Order: sequence, then C-alpha cells, then structure tokens
Amino acid sequence: MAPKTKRLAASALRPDEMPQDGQIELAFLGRSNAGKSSLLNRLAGVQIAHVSGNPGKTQRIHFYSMVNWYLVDLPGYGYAKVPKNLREEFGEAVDAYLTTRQPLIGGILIQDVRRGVQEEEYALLQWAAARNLFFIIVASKMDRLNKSEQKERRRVLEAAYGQMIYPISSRTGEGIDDVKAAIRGLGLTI
Ligand SMILES: Nc1nc2c(ncn2[C@@H]2O[C@H](COP(=O)(O)OP(=O)(O)OP(=O)(O)O)[C@@H](O)[C@H]2O)c(=O)[nH]1
Ligand SMILES: [Mg+2]
Repeated sequence: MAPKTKRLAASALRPDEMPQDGQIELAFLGRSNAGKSSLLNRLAGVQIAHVSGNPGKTQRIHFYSMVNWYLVDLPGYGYAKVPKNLREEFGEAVDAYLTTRQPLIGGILIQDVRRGVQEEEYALLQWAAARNLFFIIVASKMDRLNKSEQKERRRVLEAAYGQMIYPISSRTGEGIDDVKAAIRGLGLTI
C-alpha cells in the first residue's frame, strides 16, 4: 500500500524523532508570522499546518508527507514573545537540522512582502549556497498591497536578494502555481 500523503508524518526536535525513510526534504524557512504554514496548506491543498495569529506558534519541526518527499515546516525565527530558553532550543534544533540533515536538498524562504530583508535572511542564503542547497524566495501577502506597491516591493526585494522572487498570496492563491512549478522543476511531484 502506498504511504498516506498530505498528512503530518512527524513532529520532531531531535533527529531520532524525524522520518528515517530517506525521502527528499524541502524546508520552509522564514521569520515568524511570514506565512510559512499558510503557504504549506495552499501547496498541500488541504489544511494540515497550523496557522496562527500568534507568532512563534510552530514550536517543533513538522514533516508533512507529500507524494515522494517531505515538506518540512520549521519554527519561524525572529520570535519576540517566546522566552529566551525556548528560543534557544528551537534555534539549536533548526541549526542541527539545516547543517546535518542528509535528505534535505533545499527549500523555500518565505518573506512578508512588506518587510525589509534582514541579516538572518542573508546569512541563511549564504549558508545554503555554501552547502549547495537550492532555495527559492517567496514574497508572501501580496494581497496586502495595491498594484503599484506590489511592483515596487518586488523590485526592491529582487535587488536586495540579487535573485528573482515568487510573489504569492496564500489568501487569494496568486502565484501558488508558479511555486508548484518550481518544486516540479526539482523532480518532485506536487
Ligand atoms: N493577507 C494575508 N495574510 C496572510 C497570508 N499568509 C499568511 N497570512 C496571515 O499571517 C499570519 C501568520 O501566518 P502563518 O502561516 O501562521 O505564518 P508562519 O510563518 O507559519 O508563522 P510561525 O509558525 O509563527 O512561524 C496569519 O494570521 C495568516 O492568516 C497572505 O498571503 N495574505
Ligand atoms: Mg507556522
């Protein structure tokens, strides 16, 4: 029997809690509240990830089964409201995942279109390039801006990142098919 897809396969902090079947993983990274879980639900086509108005709610590394790969929702960084000791625990788990996890081939960096690019985003992409991981950049919440603001923010973000970005809205569905096409470009089924 084929494994069930589009479900939470594991919720982990330690490596021994993570899937052991070696299927490829794509990570979702981004500042807390950037819209990672919302995009994940859109891509899956079902509500599997928890979306909150409460930043820092995703407190473990969640592995969702896709057809022949895992979509991995990581705790958002840049928490303001989470106690420092908890922040460090997530930080360590995410660091360990990103630096040592063998099935990880890359992922999606999600950035709220209205926010600036900060040190953490640059550091992440630099580190990813050094590890030969493939990251696409998604600008979320496009529905929050009017057409001319969208154009301007896209220009600013593409200049800041030095690479093209995928504008999306998890609210309207704008741009979701383009993100799926990028994932298919990696040879993954979605
Ligand atoms: N207008 C609009 N709101 C969005 C969009 N995507 C997410 N949101 C809202 O932004 C808030 C945070 O969304 P989440 O998907 O939970 O963000 P997250 O990055 O998973 O947050 P953490 O798990 O805390 O790191 C929620 O209130 C969402 O409804 C979007 O495309 N448009
Ligand atoms: Mg989340």
